[in-house]
Amino acid sequence: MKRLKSGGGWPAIKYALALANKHGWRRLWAAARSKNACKTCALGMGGQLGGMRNELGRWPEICKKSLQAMAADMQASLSPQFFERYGFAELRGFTPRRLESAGRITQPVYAGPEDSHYHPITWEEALQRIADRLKVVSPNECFFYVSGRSSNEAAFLLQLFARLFGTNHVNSCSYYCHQASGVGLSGSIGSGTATVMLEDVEHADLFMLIGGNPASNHPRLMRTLMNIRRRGGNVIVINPVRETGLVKFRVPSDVRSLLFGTKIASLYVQPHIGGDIALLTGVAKAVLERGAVDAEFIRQATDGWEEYREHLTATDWQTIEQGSGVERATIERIADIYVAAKSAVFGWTMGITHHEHGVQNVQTIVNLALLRGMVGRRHAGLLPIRGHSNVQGIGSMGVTPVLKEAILQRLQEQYGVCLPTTPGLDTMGCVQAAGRGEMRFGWCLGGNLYGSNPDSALAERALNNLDLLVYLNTTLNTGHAWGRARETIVLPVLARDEEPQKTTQESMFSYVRLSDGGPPRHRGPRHEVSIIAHVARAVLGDQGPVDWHSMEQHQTIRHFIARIIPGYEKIGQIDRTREEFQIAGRTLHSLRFPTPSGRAQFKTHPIPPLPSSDGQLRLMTVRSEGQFNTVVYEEEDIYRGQDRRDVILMNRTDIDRLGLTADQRVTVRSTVGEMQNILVREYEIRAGNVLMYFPEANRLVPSLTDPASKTPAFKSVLVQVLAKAPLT
Ligand SMILES: Nc1nc2c(c(=O)[nH]1)N[C@H]1C(S)=C(S)[C@@H](COP(=O)(O)OP(=O)(O)OC[C@H]3O[C@@H](n4cnc5c(=O)[nH]c(N)nc54)[C@H](O)[C@@H]3O)O[C@H]1N2
Ligand SMILES: Nc1nc2c(c(=O)[nH]1)N[C@H]1C(S)=C(S)[C@@H](COP(=O)(O)OP(=O)(O)OC[C@H]3O[C@@H](n4cnc5c(=O)[nH]c(N)nc54)[C@H](O)[C@@H]3O)O[C@H]1N2
Ligand SMILES: [Mo]
Repeated sequence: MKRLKSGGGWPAIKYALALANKHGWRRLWAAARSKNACKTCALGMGGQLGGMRNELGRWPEICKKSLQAMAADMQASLSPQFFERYGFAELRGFTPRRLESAGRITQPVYAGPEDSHYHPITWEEALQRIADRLKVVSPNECFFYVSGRSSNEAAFLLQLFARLFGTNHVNSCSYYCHQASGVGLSGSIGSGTATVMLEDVEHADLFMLIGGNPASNHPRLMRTLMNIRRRGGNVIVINPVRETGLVKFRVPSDVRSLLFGTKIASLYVQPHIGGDIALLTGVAKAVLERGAVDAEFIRQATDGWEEYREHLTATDWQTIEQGSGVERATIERIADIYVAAKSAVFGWTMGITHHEHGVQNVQTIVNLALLRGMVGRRHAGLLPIRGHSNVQGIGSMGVTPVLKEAILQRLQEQYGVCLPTTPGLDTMGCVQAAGRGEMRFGWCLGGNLYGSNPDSALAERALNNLDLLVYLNTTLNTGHAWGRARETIVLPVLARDEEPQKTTQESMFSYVRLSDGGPPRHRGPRHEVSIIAHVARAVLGDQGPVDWHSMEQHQTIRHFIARIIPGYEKIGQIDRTREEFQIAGRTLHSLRFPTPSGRAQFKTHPIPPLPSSDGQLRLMTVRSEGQFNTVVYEEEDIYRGQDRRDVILMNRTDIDRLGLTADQRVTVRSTVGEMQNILVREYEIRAGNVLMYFPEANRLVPSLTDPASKTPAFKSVLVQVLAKAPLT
């Protein structure tokens, strides 16, 4: 398949037209224009400003992903015979794409220990079975996982139920995503979210994009990057892979860009996987050597400078070059551009967080920003580019094993209860505990815990160990086929734009949006809150501190959120005012930081050795252009020119060194698994490093996590690539 020369552009438009033809122009247009927050990434679009408007009100803002997600929810329902026809044996043979495109789930289904198929059950029976189980199991043997597409209201209610039920094993997909950003930022600047708003980014004259592929995953950010370039600013990309859309992008809604393409990266630097600390330490060293640090800012607003400065001075260039794989001259060029910039924004994604040193990666970025006083003022700052559309809101609502002190206290006061003090486990911690047989019950509000988990064999074993696993989903995924417990119940839910009541979501700029909901597309699915409230009432009764019946009203939940969640006070009036709002205390535009000392902290981290072992390659597991996480919409990855997903992308020199040829079938082996019949493909990836697609490649990813944030090292797996033995 031919690789495109630029991202975006006509293929994206063509795709949108094809979708419209398939699902009906009117329907797709109505969905796109509805006042609901976009379902895909957390860049923030839609809500009360109207569909296809970003947080600055700009129109038209739309991307292929957004349409894809809407169209997926418009699918017909699974055929009534689906589960009769396909048992687990068949479902396990289905690709992620086939499961997703089988249709919407519209009826609760159940499978017990002797069953070979799911079979439909009534809502009453499903909810009764769940409640009955929760009444006999010990709370500490139960966990609650939330993905990032559910509403604030559902997330708040589920965590409230879990705490009152008696467990702190409450967590979300953030632990597999940006947790290292939250932990890293909190340690450095006292707040775990972006320090900037969209408006700041639009005014920056340098955007440093580290370890992310927004051309695929946050396409609307490309317009902002284009604007920076058009104003004469710079975009520096740091990525082991040369991502087509980051070199050149055609913003579909901009005629000039659509016709001629826009150059995005002013400088494209390709370090080794895991080489970012070395590289950024080198940039900081060069800034110091140029005498270009902001001494006044450092004196006034930071701690830890002396130690950091000594570290920069003591670290030699050879260590930096070896640890990053980048020559000194290139590092000096980055420093020159940075020194010349007046307002720099640092944005990063999974290439930074998915490492055993994820928190250290993040804090090294913060150091570089602090060095020139680029935090705590307008038009400059730090931007973790978040994944799921409401993953940040899910965290704000308290879906975390350890509650923020303020939330804990307010919950206890509000309800006159003592909440459990037993330690709560993170996501990987829960899966590992289940693997050891220490968990009995799991509740997954959306997502695909099996598919998103490292070490698929462990994930399967762990989930198989549970007595009951409850899934609330819109469509089928690999988890339903592989991640089953002794008893499994799948409950169909309504998507955000089908909710009978309004819901709210929080963007990565900490902007809270109000979604109007809309008419249900299918009879059968229920809204998430009603399911949670129903089970909570059946388990805990109405005599307790919470009137679960009244909690079926989202407005009532919002009243409690306003009282309990710091910064969310305005949500209490949102039904009346319809006023969306910026969460107080998040955007940092002054030199006062919410740390104990009020100052930002330089955090000195040594350069980690590059993971390596004889003859092995470093593997990153990433997304293709045609998928959203474990949901695969298309087998091809048009930006990387791949027509299929069972491929390993390698540098030419590695292909030659291992005596392989393009399109040869190989076995890829790691310490936890192996994948056979993988096709070798040549690609512009830094030699020594290789790329495969998640979720399939999770068979190869060990469950090693960053000790500080518990985020798995999805981007740094040592593998062997073995030519298939010739048939004898
Ligand atoms: N279309 C689409 N959009 C999405 C998603 C999706 O699956 N599809 N998922 C959503 C979610 S939940 C998330 S978290 C985001 C993910 O958005 P991204 O983080 O952009 O997604 P990944 O595919 O994981 O790609 C990470 C990038 O990091 C680079 N990389 C890998 N290792 C390293 C490293 O060691 N150093 C550096 N500097 N770079 C490295 C890879 O080459 C790749 O370009 O996207 C969100 N948006
Ligand atoms: N190897 C490897 N593994 C990874 C990653 C990687 O880069 N490499 N990335 C990690 C990251 S960043 C993340 S965020 C996780 C993603 O992990 P998850 O969030 O757990 O997984 P998703 O694939 O996003 O979940 C998809 C499912 O969500 C359901 N769904 C969609 N909309 C709704 C809704 O409105 N309500 C409900 N209840 N369900 C809905 C659909 O049924 C769909 O099948 O994966 C992680 N795993
Ligand atoms: Mo994510």
